[in-house]
Amino acid sequence: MRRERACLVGAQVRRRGNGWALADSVAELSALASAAGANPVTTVTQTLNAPSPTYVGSGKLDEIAETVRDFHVETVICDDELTPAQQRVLEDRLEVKVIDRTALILDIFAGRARTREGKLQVELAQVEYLMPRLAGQWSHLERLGGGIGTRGPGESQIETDRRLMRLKARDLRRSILDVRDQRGSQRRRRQRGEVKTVSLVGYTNAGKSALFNTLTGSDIRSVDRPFETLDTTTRRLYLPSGASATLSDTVGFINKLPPILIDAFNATLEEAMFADLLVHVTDISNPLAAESAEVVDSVLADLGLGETPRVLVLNKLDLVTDVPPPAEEISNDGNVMTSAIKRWGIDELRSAIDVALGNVSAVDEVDDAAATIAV
Ligand SMILES: Nc1nc2c(ncn2[C@@H]2O[C@H](COP(=O)(O)OP(=O)(O)OP(=O)(O)O)[C@@H](O)[C@H]2O)c(=O)[nH]1
Ligand SMILES: [Mg+2]
Repeated sequence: MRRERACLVGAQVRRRGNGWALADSVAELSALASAAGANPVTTVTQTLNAPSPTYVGSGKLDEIAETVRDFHVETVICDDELTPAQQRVLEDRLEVKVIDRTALILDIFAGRARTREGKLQVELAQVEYLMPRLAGQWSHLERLGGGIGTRGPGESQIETDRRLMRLKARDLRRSILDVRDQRGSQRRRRQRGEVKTVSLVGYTNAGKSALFNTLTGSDIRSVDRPFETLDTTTRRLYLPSGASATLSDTVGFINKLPPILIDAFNATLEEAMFADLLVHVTDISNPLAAESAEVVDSVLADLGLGETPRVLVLNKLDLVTDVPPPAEEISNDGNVMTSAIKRWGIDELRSAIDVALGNVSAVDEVDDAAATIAV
């Protein structure tokens, strides 16, 4: 497949943002662009004093126009969600297709969705994204050559008018509700059996699916690229106390996660929303582990899950050390260090889940603590 030549553009308003350095955010954008099949050939960034109606300042825009010509750029990808007006102005000035981070992420999601629920949710997000951007846009986009940001199930809808899209969105919501009802009744059956539910959550690519496979003996796809998992899988998890729980693996989060996606993926995220315990998986080898964990915390808070009991897992330990640390260092304050690949810390994680679910009584814990002190 020929890869569209893309110019990445990042802008940050001084004293705003969430602690991510502009360069780190754009580096992540580059990985997203590659995952969507683009070829990021060059990058332009700018720190601004105030937001600009053209995303970057006017001088910077001239620089980008020049870069577009010099590098034979076909698509400009901005690191934030653009307003419809910003997008139009940029396309008029640059005379190439301009897409934003949201369109890029939607494009990746469109390529990854496999189940009916996943596909419906991506389509809903695309319709919601396109609706305000519709007026006069399609002929304009077509002139600029289609491709990334214009693909997926939403594509056939673009030429229809907004009224049709609103009807479409309503139908999609209904279909999602149907699928979700089925899932809800499965969940209620499980709850009647009083099986506790545990959900893996975390930044995309942290190793949630790899851990899920190691913990449940499953074989779901775990690949080194963003948003590999979109659909929720649930399996039984056996715990050292003899109790069992269900474990769910689900879609990962990312910095600047489009609200449209959180909205559309409500059904998929429900498994986490009803969980008794969240296992927050972070990639400890990632230099941005702390920033990524903060993003996850804030998305969870937005979902109303700020108070759900949580175990923090620092995964990919094998990438920062050659030998596993002693058992007492593996788990600490309810945090557990793991390597899903080398199976380090897996028993400790099961124990931590057991304790957090209240399967292991406080007395046992005190005994354990006493035993540790005695040693
Ligand atoms: N070295 C090492 N690699 C790991 C570990 N856990 C996961 N990986 C790798 O990291 C990549 C991402 O793992 P996934 O399990 O797909 O991550 P995920 O959190 O499910 O990601 P999404 O589904 O995309 O949100 C894969 O290439 C895994 O093989 C680990 O403990 N050590
Ligand atoms: Mg996954």
